Amino acid sequence: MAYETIIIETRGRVGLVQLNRPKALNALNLELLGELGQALAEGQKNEKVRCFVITGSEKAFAAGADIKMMASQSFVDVFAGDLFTPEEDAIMRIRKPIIAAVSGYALGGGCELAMMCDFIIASDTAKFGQPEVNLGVMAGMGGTQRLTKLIGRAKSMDMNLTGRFMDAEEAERSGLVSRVVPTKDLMKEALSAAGKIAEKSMITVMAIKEAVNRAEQLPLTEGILFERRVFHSLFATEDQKEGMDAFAEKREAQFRDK
Ligand code: DAK
Repeated sequence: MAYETIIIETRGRVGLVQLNRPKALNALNLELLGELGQALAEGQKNEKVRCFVITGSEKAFAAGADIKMMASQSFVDVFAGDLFTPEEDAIMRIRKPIIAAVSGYALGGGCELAMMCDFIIASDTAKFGQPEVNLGVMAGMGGTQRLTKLIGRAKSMDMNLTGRFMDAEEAERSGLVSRVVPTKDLMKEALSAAGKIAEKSMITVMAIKEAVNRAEQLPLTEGILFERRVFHSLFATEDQKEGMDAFAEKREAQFRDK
């Protein structure tokens, strides 16, 4: 299917999605988020795609939701139309891992989109921020919630209330991103991480994603129980036998997602 606002490509077993509204620094409008959700859903169904990487341009991952699209909308428009809810839900329904490869600006909805991914690899030029306060609004896709869980209350309040940008080094120190690399290495690093994930059993990988995401929702004892039960259930898979046999036989495991 042809897309207008994203470019999709399969690199080996990785689905690569590049946000592509360069003139607007990849500002997120309904079309872009709709296309992104659709591309991810197609990749979810495609057995050849085992992990996703979402990226933008060198200058901007995404500079936020499209301010020009939102400017004239009323409360009734955004509330009754439930702005961005179906689009966010579509991304959060994806069960295969998604890595955000962020260079340049990841602001507002752009920062929130990166946080919807399973982890973020940033270039040393990355800048994260929730500057909605400067527009007389506030974050609306996780900037007060996911960001607070990721970097804690003090830094989240600072970011959301002042609208300041956080550079890559501070973002890594704060737990927002998992790795920082030079810009020229960003895609190599992200694709290599995705390629490593793609070699694993997809059943195991999807179970791990579910379990880690439960950590944000459940009290510790419930989360630990969920983790233990899913761990137990993986012993019903052929891939558990293969993984452990391969270790004992000192060879690479050949997982079959069964
Ligand atoms: N929307 C629309 N256009 C944007 C944009 C944006 N967010 N960001 C940049 N652009 C456009 C600029 O208008 C400009 O277009 P032209 O004037 O050339 O036509 C072009 O991209 C290049 O931008 P600049 O000329 O400004 O480039 P600079 O290098 O000088 O500055 C910048 C880069 C990133 C610092 C600056 O562009 C900037 O401050 N951008 C806005 C950042 C921002 O405020 N982001 C937050 C947006 S509000 C919701 C959920 C979520 C949200 C809302 C609702 N619901 C669930 C209801 C999210 C809201 C937001 O994200």
